[in-house]
Amino acid sequence: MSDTYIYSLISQSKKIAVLIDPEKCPSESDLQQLIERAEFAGVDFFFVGGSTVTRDEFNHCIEILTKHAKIPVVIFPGASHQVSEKADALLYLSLLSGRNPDFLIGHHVASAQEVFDMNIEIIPTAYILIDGGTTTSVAYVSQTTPIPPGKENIILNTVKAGILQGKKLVYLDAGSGAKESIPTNVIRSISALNRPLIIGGGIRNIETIREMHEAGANVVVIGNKIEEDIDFLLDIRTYQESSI
Ligand code: 1GP
Repeated sequence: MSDTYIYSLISQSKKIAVLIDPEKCPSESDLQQLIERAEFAGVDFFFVGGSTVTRDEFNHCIEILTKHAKIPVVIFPGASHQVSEKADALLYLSLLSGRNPDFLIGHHVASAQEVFDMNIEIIPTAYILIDGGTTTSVAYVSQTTPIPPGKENIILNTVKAGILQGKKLVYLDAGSGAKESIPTNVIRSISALNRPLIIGGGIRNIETIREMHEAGANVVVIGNKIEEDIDFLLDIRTYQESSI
């Protein structure tokens, strides 16, 4: 596998990722069932990570996922202990919307020795929180203020600064459980910067996924909705089939 294989998959259009929060990781049999259904639905990636996950929860979840899943497993880390060579790739996040040095460089230094020696695809990612109408765990834990969605220029300039720093990927996140997902006008203006774009937070229906893909999101991430209603994967299958 090339060291840019997952990046090239993420760069394609109309991809869907299912986010698994290891804190709520189901039993091995339930997780196996989720994997089978996600594969049947044509889900493109599993993202794994969370803001308040312990090392044991993370390792346990990665272990089971990588044992059973054919879909690539991508780490979406909430902190420096959420790294593993068993996954296919690591989104190397810098929380550029915030001014907390721990999430700009601190966790990176803490895990650098381990990550440097790992045989895993590392993807430098500009991670940007946008206010989704509620205080999310990621905003609280990182002690940062998300950018208001109406401040398009600030969002744009934050992404541009990330690109200038060499980030290969942009992840705009309203945060897990957001009331409002990222507006399509924001997605459209960021996708014009020609960097692969991941969008997540508060996405709960197929129409929103479709609008986001059409606005230029390469990958749309769904977490809570599938935790609450696993049958949503059937709607995703219908959508994936229709967009081939
Ligand atoms: C959050 O993008 C993810 O980082 C997913 O959010 O759980 O609201 O789908 P939801």
